[in-house]
Amino acid sequence: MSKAGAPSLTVDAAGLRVAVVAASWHDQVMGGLLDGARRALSGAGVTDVTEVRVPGSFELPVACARLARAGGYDALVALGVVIRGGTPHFDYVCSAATDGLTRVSVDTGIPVGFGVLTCDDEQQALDRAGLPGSGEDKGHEAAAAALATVVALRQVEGVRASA
Ligand code: DLZ
Repeated sequence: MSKAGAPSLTVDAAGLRVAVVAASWHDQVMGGLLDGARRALSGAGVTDVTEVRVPGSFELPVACARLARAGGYDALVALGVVIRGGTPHFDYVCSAATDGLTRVSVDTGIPVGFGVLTCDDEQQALDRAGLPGSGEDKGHEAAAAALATVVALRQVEGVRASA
């Protein structure tokens, strides 16, 4: 996907409680994604942040589902790095993560920022990791999207409640 057309998402999200769930594969790229998510959260005024590490991207949906159902979180941010290898494994892990995180979000009503990179090679991942020299900052984007969704829904729900 092209980054052309990406919105600039800046919201005041002070007071929100957020969990960041991160897989553990591809350490350098994941470090960049985590730093980007942290920057987005602190820039929006979020101070109540829980970070959870899981083994791989396949485990992101179950961890997010448990946290969402435990209650208390306004938004979740899921971070993973999946790099294509020589077998169809890549497709299964990407589908499981994507479908699973979509289900968690829709079924629980808690926005889940999707920060899972699905790349053909490591260079593509580095280009999106928010590291010095990267063109994109997908950890930041995922966290900002989750916060913006919470704030947008609260505005609509607040308007309806007072109508
Ligand atoms: C097994 C595997 C492979 C080959 N590659 C990745 C990857 O690039 N990124 C990632 O996040 N996880 C990978 N995994 C691990 C799976 O996500 C999962 O942790 C294992 O299959 C155990 O359930």
